[in-house]
Amino acid sequence: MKPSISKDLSDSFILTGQQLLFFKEHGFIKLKQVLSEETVNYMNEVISSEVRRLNTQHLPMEERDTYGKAFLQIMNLWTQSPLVKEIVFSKKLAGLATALLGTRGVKLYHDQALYKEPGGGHTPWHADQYYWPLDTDRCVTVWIPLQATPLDMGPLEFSAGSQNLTTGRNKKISDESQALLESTLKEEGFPHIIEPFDLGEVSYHLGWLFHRAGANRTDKMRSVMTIIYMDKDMKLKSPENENQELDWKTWCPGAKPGEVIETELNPELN
Ligand SMILES: O=C(O)CCC(=O)C(=O)O
Repeated sequence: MKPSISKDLSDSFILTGQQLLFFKEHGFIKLKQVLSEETVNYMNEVISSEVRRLNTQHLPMEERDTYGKAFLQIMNLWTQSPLVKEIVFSKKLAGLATALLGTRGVKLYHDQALYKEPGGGHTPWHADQYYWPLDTDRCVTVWIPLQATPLDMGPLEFSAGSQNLTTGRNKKISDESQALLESTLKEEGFPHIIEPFDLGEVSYHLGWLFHRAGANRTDKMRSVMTIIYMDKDMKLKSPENENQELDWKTWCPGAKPGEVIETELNPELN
C-alpha cells in the first residue's frame, strides 16, 4: 500500500457536533470526502480481485430469488487477504464508528463486499440487527461505494429516524420485509432518503435502522465494501432466531452469551 493511501486510511476524520447530533437523531449519516480518489480506486482494485476469486454465485439472474438478485456477497475478506486486512483495519473508519456510537472503542463484527451486478435487483427494506446476536444497539455499518454511485446504480437508501421502530425487526431480507416495511415506514412518516454517493463519500447506519437499495439499472457493477463495527464492550446475547444462531457460530465462534465478545475474529480496531 502506498504511504499516501495508508495515511488516508489512518488519519483522523473529525465530526462536528452537528453531525453527531444528526446521527443520533436519524440513525445514519452520509459523509463526503472521507476517502481520497486514490484510496477508493486502490480499494476497488484489491477488493474486486478478491470478489472475483472468491465468488461462488454463478446462477443466471432469472434463476435467483430476490436476495440472490440483490448482490454478490463475500464475507470476512480480511481473513483471506492481507491487503484487504490493511483496509478493514483502517483507523479513520473505525474512529468514525467509535465517535458515532459514543463508545470507548469498537471491535470488528465482520466485513462484507456487496456487489450489485449490472441488471441486479433491489435490496429489500430491512434492519441488519435482526441477524446479529448482540446485546445492545451500539453497532454500525460503514457502507463504502468503490465508485461514484448515481441513483440508477442502486445507492443505499435510508428511512431516517426508523432505528426505534420495532415493527419489522423480526423480518429477514425478503419480499415480505420489503412489502411490510414499504407501507409501515410510509405510514409512520419517516423521511425516505434517496441520494447518489460521490466518490470518497461513505455512510454509517445503526444496526436497527431500516434501509434498502434500488436495482442496478446500469451496465456497470455497483461495487461496495462494508465493515460492521460493534462496541468494544459488546456482549453476546442468546440467539433469538436461527440466523442469529448462525451468525454466532460464524462471526463470534466460542463467544458465550452474557459475556463480552472476545474472539480472534473480533479484533479491536482502535
Ligand atoms: O448494498 C446493499 O444493497 C445493501 C447494503 C446493506 O443492507 C447493508 O450494508 O447493511
